[in-house]
Amino acid sequence: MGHSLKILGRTSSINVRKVLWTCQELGIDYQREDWGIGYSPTQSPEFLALNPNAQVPVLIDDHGVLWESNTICRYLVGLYERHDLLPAEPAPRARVEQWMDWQATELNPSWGYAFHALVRQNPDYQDPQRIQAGVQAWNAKMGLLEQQLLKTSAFVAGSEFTLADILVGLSVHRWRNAPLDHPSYPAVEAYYQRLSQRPGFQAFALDGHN
Ligand SMILES: N[C@@H](CCC(=O)N[C@@H](CS)C(=O)NCC(=O)O)C(=O)O
Repeated sequence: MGHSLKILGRTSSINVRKVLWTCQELGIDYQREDWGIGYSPTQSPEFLALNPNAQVPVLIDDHGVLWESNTICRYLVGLYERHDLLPAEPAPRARVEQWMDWQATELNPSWGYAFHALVRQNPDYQDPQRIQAGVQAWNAKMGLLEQQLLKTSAFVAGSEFTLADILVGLSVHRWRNAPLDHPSYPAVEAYYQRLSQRPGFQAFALDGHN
């Protein structure tokens, strides 16, 4: 399918890397421009006209402009009809989307404070009690993931790799590399090793980003 694709966003952003890994799984070409912290500012009128949230990633293609990383990933796998990554049937699709939404609305907020404190070392996030509570909340969510992976013994939504593994896999990478006390989660560790075999994970997680 001839389709021109432009992705706006710095590769240090986990939400940009979701989209880049998805493109890699789809085997599609794209152009990327560096926008966001350290690069072209997302607060500029030019960028705000594309995404009023002033956030990366943004996708521009023949159909228009899209923002929200999970939506972009869903859109791309739909466009290329990759039902192995996101099934068309409602029930199996919902199992994948459940973990995608969990990543965005439950797991992602859990790490906010601790990540800014411990990894980004942001001086505005240095309250020890809040750091401790943040680490606890983050580890608790990862414990929930451990329980799921003990059931599937493979990937987050079942026995096969899906779009949810891109989002959750990058999140596991972030957690595993954060300087905090990690409870022993053998199923999460085995999952991490499983994902490490994939070229997309090697390119967009194991390249030094967190
Ligand atoms: N819900 C949004 C969140 C996007 C987001 O938080 N983007 C961050 C980077 S991970 C951002 O744009 N930060 C500001 C910047 O880099 O200028 C999505 O999933 O696309």
